Amino acid sequence: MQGVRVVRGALDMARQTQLLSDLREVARAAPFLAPVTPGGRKMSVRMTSAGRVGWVTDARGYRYEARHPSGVDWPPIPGIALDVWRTWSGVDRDPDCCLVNLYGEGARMGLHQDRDEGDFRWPVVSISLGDEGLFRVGGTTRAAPTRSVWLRSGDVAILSGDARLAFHGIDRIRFGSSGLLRDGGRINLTMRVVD
Ligand code: MD6
Ligand code: FE
Repeated sequence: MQGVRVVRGALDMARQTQLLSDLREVARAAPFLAPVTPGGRKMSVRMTSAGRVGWVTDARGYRYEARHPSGVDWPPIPGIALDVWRTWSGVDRDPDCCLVNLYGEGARMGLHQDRDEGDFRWPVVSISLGDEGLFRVGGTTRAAPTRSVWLRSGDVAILSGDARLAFHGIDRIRFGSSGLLRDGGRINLTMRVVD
């Protein structure tokens, strides 16, 4: 589909390692949460955010919040992630939020649209770190045909234009396929302009 772009190896190993260590600092300030959907389902990924606002989900719904549920501000978006946004987003405004998803063994993410933002003319840019994840992307209806691509550590994926509201998800990861995270697992960062 027009507007789905995958940039292979956008981050070299040195930058992947640095970004991972920056994310450990993010998680120290704003610990990973075990999110629950508004419908009451436990998600298999764990989540935190960096930036002016963070994306959260619980019984009250999907939304952006100015603080982590603990009451602390979300930490700043790591510089390497901002560099990726500035290089690949194609826009001249920085993101408000960097959502951090952590996949352990068996974690997945169901087909969804990213639609809690105010203006879908801004793209969403993602960075993958660690184990490979099978990214499925389709059209703007759930029933539209999909295609799948393995995202590897250092890859960047961009949803923009017609694809900004494309349904997408992670069917599975290849646990242990990368040595970046000592204990295995996958991290995906998604940066968005929120309002
Ligand atoms: C993931 N990615 O790769 C999930 N959303 O773990 C996303 O949900 C995503 O990769 C918007 C744009 C790019 C993405
Ligand atoms: Fe998404």
